[in-house]
Amino acid sequence: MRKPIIAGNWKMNGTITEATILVEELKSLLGTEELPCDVVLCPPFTTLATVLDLVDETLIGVGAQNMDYHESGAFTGEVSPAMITEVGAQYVILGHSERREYYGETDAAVNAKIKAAFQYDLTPIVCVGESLEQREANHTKAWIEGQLEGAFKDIPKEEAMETVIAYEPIWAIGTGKTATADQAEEVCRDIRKKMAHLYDVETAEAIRIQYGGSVKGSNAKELLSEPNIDGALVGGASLIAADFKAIIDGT
Ligand code: G2H
Repeated sequence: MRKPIIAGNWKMNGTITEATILVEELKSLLGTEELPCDVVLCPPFTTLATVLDLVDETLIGVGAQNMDYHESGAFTGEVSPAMITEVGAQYVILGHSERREYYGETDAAVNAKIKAAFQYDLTPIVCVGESLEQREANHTKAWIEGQLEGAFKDIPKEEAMETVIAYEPIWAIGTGKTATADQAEEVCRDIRKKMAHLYDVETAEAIRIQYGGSVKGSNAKELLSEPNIDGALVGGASLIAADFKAIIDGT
């Protein structure tokens, strides 16, 4: 059985003050009971250390939203895998559609970042997803298969099994338009089939696949009840403690 994983992608939101209020509120809502799923918070780099301190002694995990794949050097504005590991984070989101669209992140870069993540003991959350035009042209399956081929090139089976894949249809991100549970399940099922083809059934069955795109407390349960949806990557709703808790409760 795959353990569900709910990750909050805060994007470029949250000063140290705001992050502290949000995490304290979430902690008090979650209480000290065992969590029903893996819970991960992905704040901006500037609040990683603060959030890690705040969740110390809880079961909440922490991840970065991006990283460079180089070890170190003249890459102004970038953050290395070692820096993220040393601060104490356990996860890193890679290839988010906003990174691909605004910062030109390619499948080859995502591939290099996955390799770097594993070198530094970080679990990658690898995002894939189609645009509205691609969906309307019936290109969703081929497009996502191409993204997976690029991202997982030369990644060994043991690492692929540990990777989390987030299916995020671009047309559903921050738009309030959620994919229906059927639409999301269909693509997540295709992703699993493709991973079985790239590796084998054992690998595909081990990989956790999240859905992302306007997930909120009110739609999480239906999406998460689909057999191939093992969690959610949550943007806007992860900034509201009660909504994020409701999504966690939906697993
Ligand atoms: C998709 C998602 C989080 P939102 O980007 O990765 O954001 O839930 O705001 O659509």
